[in-house]
Amino acid sequence: MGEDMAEQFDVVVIGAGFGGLHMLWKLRGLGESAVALERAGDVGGTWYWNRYPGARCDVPSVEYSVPWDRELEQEWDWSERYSAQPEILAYIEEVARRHDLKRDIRFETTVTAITRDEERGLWVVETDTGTPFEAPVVISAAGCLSTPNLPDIPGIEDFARPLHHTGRWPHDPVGFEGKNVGVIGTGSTGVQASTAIAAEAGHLFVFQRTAQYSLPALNRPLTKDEKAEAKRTYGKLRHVQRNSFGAATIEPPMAMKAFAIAKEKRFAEYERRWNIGRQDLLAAFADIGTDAEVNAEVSEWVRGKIRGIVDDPDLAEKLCPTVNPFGTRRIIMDTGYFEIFNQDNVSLVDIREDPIARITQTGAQLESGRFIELDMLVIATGYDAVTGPLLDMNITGKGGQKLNDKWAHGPETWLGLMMHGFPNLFTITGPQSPTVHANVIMAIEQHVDWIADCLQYMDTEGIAEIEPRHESEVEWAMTVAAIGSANLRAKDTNNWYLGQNVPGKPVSYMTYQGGLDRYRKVCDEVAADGYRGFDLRRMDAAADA
Ligand code: NA7
Repeated sequence: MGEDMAEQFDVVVIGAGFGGLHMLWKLRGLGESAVALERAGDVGGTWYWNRYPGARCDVPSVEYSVPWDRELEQEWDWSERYSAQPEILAYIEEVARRHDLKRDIRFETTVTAITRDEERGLWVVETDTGTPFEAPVVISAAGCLSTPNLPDIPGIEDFARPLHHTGRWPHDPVGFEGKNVGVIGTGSTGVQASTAIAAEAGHLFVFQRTAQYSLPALNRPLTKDEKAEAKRTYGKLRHVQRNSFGAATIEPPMAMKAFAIAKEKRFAEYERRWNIGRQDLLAAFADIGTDAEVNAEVSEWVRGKIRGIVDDPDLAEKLCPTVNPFGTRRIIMDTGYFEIFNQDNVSLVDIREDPIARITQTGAQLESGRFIELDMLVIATGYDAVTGPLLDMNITGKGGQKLNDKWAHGPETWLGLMMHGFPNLFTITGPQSPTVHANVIMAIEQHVDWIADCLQYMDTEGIAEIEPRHESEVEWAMTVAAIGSANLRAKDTNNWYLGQNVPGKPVSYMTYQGGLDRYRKVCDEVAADGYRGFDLRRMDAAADA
């Protein structure tokens, strides 16, 4: 690749979802020349790709909005308590339009390699368009849930009828009327898609490997008064978000341990929180996530709710989650999911009991010999989460070290922001940061601000390179593991937070589970301490090195 062909920038940003757009906007304010490279044909990230029917955010719409445009907070009207994908995508479009961000984004441009040129102190970013980009700094905003996980079911490539992964849903309308539709997967995505498809399909077959906990979202249109109140109190909301565990308005746990109060009071609290229509049940008592006996009680209480919704008792039992403790996986928020199993056109296929032996050209052959003919397959099997998008980009750091080799046993970072051996490469909501444990837009804000402050510090101090020390990564790994191991999640067997959902992926604590509020303090202290744990190399020293 001729160097003369390369386009030069101060910063290359990867991705044009909420993270990439915020970073671009911030860099403009700093006077840095920046370009964002985006695989998709337009802005939106997750919300560009996930166009499947029923796609909806599990964070209330008012809270799931950018905190850096105070005018837009006042101008934008969210129509529902929880927004559906088209509305969020329209919102992101509006964010990009009003800040004229698209002029700095190259769409349909997939990054194929990112390589450190140590001699010139630059990252060389190669893409499938042929044009390389060069910049001393690269910031990945590639997202946490953007690399689809395709199931390794024998014969799946033989299916001769329409097959769609929910994370790569077609732009043209997909009709289900009169069709036999199979949905594989019952996570947040499968639950949303199945609920929507059940309203239209001739027959829906939900292929369930593991029953999961799902709470009613109680979604509904927002009233005029609620919208006005939200606009009036945005300042307060942002304060709460920036100073809470998950950047959320979820009610804090009761002050005492669960078993310190009478059973009927505990159950009344579970009932009250179930009826809020958010994930508040998980936070009813602080020890739900750490005490197996308390957790077992709430898990059984939720199973009781499922039994109360599903008419057929045998079917209800199959839908009752028993494999995992409540809340160790992301709690699903649904809009009538368990209710669809009372419809004649919906069947549950329990593939833990009777696994899919193979997919044929026309349907699913189960091990028992039962054959289910399908006109369409919807694959809702999730993502190679958190590390997948970074490992997909063929990143090579100093001394020819591949990120894939460095992370062969799981991610190694300092603060979930940077890696030893990969100077000036920042990750937004990357591994070992709070990422998906907080409202991601607010987690993005904290990272964007920290990175922007760091870049400004480097400019002011004449620093060319920042790189964490190896011992910093060891310290952070211990912190992340100590917090992670206290949660019952550590006992889970197939959890995407731990990398267990992708065959062959190393199992590790991929996320920081200590809360965005606590994490923010740690990151701020490190910066205030002159970027403790990092090597900072001045212009001349970096050139000598
Ligand atoms: P998830 O939560 O990872 O769920 C994936 C689902 O797919 C889950 O039910 C899996 O069952 C199932 N799955 C995965 N592989 C297979 C195979 N090979 N065969 C059958 N079933 C399989 O992904 P989602 O897209 O629903 O949600 C991801 C996040 O996006 C979500 O948490 C929100 O934050 C938004 P398993 O439980 O592994 O047995």
